[in-house]
Amino acid sequence: MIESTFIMLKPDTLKRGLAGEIISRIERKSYKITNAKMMSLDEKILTEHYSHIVDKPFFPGLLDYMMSGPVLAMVVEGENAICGMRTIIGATNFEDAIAGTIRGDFAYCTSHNLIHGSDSLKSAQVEIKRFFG
Ligand code: IDP
Ligand code: MG
Repeated sequence: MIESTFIMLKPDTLKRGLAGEIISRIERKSYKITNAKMMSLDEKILTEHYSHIVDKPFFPGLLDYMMSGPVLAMVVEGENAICGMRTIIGATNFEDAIAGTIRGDFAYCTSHNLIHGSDSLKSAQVEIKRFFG
């Protein structure tokens, strides 16, 4: 099934100059970027986006990090793109992310793990609406 998923390149990706590398991996997988915009996120949208982890001890640090610079928000489309993007992104915890995945190749800590990808069809729909209206 052709799906659209919400992908976000986090501030460290842009600071480290890795946006091109990551976009290239998305394109090489034959997914299409159907929408994209640079955004500076505020506490309100981040608290919504990360509502499942607001009570975690690392949340204040995550907020600071996510507001430390712009992000590149994107809609990515392709066959099974929701699950497929999660596969090329790799595990959340940087120690668990295997080589060959984006996080496995580039992440050096769990909060600064370069990229967000929706984890289900419902999340993809909600997140695309949240960031693109
Ligand atoms: P995901 O991005 O792989 O879907 P989630 O569990 O939804 O992972 O967590 C959202 C984001 O919160 C992660 O991508 C990461 O930036 C941050 N995060 C998750 N767990 C930790 C942690 O244990 N320490 C620091 N940051 C974390
Ligand atoms: Mg998640």
